[in-house]
Amino acid sequence: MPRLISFALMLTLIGTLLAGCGGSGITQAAETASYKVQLSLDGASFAEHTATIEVRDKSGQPVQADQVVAAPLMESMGMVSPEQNAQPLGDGRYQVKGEFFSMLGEWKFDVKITKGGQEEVARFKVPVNEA
Ligand SMILES: [Cu+2]
Repeated sequence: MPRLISFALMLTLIGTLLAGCGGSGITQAAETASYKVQLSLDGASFAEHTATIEVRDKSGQPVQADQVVAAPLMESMGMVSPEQNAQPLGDGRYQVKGEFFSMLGEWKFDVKITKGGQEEVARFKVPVNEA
């Protein structure tokens, strides 16, 4: 577990370095009942961003889902952004581009994973600090 944490920290650091002046990238991990999910955003502003989602099972194997959907929302205001399908990149990775955020503040970023008719949702918290 400590190894996993340092790996996540390293990814966050790399993401921040790569993002440079374009706003800082975000990498977060979350778990659902069946999956370990990692979300990497190349920024959290009003601009178009790329979300890369990695889905693994609890033993660390890549998951080939039937559908992976990105659903950003600002829960406190009942605001939702359009849901978007992520495209599979292979090896349990999925990617989607969009203008996910339209307001400053605390957003949630739900990743809905469907496989074999079962949906599980991983929820991430994304602070949007710049327009
Ligand atoms: Cu709002």
